[in-house]
Amino acid sequence: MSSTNLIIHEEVAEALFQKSGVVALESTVIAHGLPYPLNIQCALELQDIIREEGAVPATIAVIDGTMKVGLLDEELWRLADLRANVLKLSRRDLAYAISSRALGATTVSATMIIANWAGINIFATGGIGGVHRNAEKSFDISADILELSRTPVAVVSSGAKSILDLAKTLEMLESHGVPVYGHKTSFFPEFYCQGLRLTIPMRFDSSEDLAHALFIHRKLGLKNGILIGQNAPSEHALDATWLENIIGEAEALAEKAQVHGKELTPFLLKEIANKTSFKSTSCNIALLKANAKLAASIAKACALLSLENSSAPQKADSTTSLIA
Ligand code: PSU
Ligand code: MN
Repeated sequence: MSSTNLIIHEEVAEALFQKSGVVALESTVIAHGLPYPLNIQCALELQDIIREEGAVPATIAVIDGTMKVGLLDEELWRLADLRANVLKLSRRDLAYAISSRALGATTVSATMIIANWAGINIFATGGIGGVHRNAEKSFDISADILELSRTPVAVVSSGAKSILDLAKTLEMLESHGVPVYGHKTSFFPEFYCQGLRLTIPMRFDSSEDLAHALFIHRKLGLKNGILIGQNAPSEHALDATWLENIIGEAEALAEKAQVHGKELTPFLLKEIANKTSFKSTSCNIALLKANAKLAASIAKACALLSLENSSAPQKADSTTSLIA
């Protein structure tokens, strides 16, 4: 095993040192969430959007057993290649991926862990994983929720994926003490659909106000994550009733094909894409872009407040050895 297992890209290390605003991005959405070649186009565009806002993007993945914070374009291309056997990594899979020198895409949970180690406070994704429908039978509850309960990173999202039981997802976030903040909404965003059903009591209308709340949360010493949600851009949002039928069909197919565990979410997303003539894919990409933009503006606002991450390295060092 090499002694360096976390490499922070120079541009990211410099921005962390200068405290000028860094946004983490995950890689499961590239490898398992979107079809090729839209996945690589989207991955590159998300990085550009963050740079246009004046922050620095840090896409996170495990590349041949090394955790990387900030990827080279060729590494993004490897993750986007559907023929490559890219593992889907959450907290439980990290040590395995490193020890077997695997190529792995990080989910929300693993991305939060690595972002926190690197000293990054803000992370943009599409929609977190949560409590699956029928969880009372399958016990399928995403590791994302538990990670939010223990890792101090703010996740900018469009809520949780529409394929889930969103009411139960919200209940679980509440039980685990995870603040759910709405950006320009008082409802829990429903990923592909505009959220209009489940109220969330904490609404903010600017990045500055959100940054201030993150700052206070940290000052209070609360060491858990925060979920920030905004609705998908309205011109791309799908009709909830129409989508509900499609999700039902996709669920039935998954059941019939005995798809479980970490395969389930990618399977459902693919089925929904096919059944909506890829309208769900366009919506997914649009919301990812909007979330990257919001995350960058929150990261900039946090930088002005000097929001620090106590686990951040004390100096700009682009390689870190967690295991000697
Ligand atoms: N957001 C998207 N598409 C995705 C994901 C998020 O727009 O594919 C990924 C994230 O990596 C998240 C994962 O952590 O889906 C959830 O997977 P599961 O339900 O198996 O925990
Ligand atoms: Mn699951």
